[in-house]
Amino acid sequence: MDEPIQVLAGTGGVALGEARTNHEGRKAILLHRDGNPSELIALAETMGIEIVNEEYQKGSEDPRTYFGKGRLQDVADEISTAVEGHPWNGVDLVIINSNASPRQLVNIHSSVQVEVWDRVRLLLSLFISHAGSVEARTQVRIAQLQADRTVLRELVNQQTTGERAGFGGGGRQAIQGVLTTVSRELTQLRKKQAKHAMSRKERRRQRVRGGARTVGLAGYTNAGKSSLFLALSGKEVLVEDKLFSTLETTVGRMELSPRILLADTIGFIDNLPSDLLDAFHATLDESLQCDLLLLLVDCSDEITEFQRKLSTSRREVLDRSEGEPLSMMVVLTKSDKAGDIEAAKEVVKSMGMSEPIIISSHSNQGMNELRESIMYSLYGPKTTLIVSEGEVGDRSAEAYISQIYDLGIVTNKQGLELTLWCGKAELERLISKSDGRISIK
Ligand SMILES: Nc1nc2c(ncn2[C@@H]2O[C@H](COP(=O)(O)OP(=O)(O)OP(=O)(O)O)[C@@H](O)[C@H]2O)c(=O)[nH]1
Ligand SMILES: [Mg+2]
Repeated sequence: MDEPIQVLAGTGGVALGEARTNHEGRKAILLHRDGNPSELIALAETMGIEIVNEEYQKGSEDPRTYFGKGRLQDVADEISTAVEGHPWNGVDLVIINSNASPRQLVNIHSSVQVEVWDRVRLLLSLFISHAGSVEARTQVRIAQLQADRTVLRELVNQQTTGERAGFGGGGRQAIQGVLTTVSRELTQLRKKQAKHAMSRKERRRQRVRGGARTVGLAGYTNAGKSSLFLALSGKEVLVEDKLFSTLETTVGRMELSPRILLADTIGFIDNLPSDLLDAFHATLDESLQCDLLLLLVDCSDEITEFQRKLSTSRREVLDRSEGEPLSMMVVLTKSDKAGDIEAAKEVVKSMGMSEPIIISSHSNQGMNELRESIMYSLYGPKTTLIVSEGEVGDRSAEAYISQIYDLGIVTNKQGLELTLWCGKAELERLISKSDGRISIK
């Protein structure tokens, strides 16, 4: 049983149970072909991993080993022979800038003999180290096991076809045994996740019944969602200059407008296999099934990056909202940082989306406009109501006024005249039950 576990540990750690959660200080070699590796490098840096060298090979990737066999062997030799003082000394990780096939992962690992991560495995490891709550950990573990299962199947496959020898007669059975354990754990975790999803759904139902409106925050990772959530709700959430600081949804009330709920959630990223994001769908749903969605994009990014992140986020939102008509507003964040805001606005326009709102959670720029736009989008124009004094012995005007405060968001009050944001249905109910004491100005 020892041997296969070692192999598996190198390609995901499934059999170890205890996944390593801290990768701070590790040294890695990056293998890349066409395509910009900078996002992958940023992800690795977020985890405190040092990329000591970037190895580039031109041309299309080898379906068996990603890099050509000879070149991969060179990398393997360099890793295994690096002596003290050599920059490669201490490298225990090879990162591939692609979503590799299980076959590639297993073969590369056989060659380099250190842990191998493709983009998916790197994200998984990042998620594992950032997952704080039971729910987030469950989601991440499901995603991890799903990914590990593909590697296990590949190992079985290679042994069946005779491509891989070395585990002896019991080797295949041992891996089959691990596969069974993995499947069993997956079933249990899915049940657990379904429970979490149910309780989220129930909480959402209760909020809707209580007349609350929900505003979801969505956008590429690091767009500034949690910062905006904090600025609007005053509720502390983790804000970090790291990718995927947030992995689960937090709901909070908008300051001064407790009937409006805000939902901060996990961000999007390019080329995330959809089954990986699916593991987070209950979490995402809570934010995406809302009355209004704010799509946040960092406008301090370089314009091509801006465009790429906006298209990815928009596509994810539309794909995941199950065709329901979604009321969506584009919000450009971090306006206090240098960036070409005009060019960013043009990009938004060219994608057929409405005029964005420009904000900075740090300098407060645009925040009032954003609050107003949220209200307008949820409630339509403000209404001014007049409460009349009744006859002696009638219910007091104050009683009606406090009822108005309960139902709407009052922005101005002058004597018996109140201006407020209020849902149409709530307004009609208020007026019809007031015996003619409340009327629209
Ligand atoms: N200059 C500036 N920086 C900002 C602003 N808003 C957020 N940031 C910074 O951007 C980084 C990411 O912010 P978060 O609010 O954590 O972003 P997020 O979208 O929640 O990120 P994830 O949860 O990791 O996907 C942090 O370093 C913030 O301080 C802003 O208005 N101006
Ligand atoms: Mg966040």
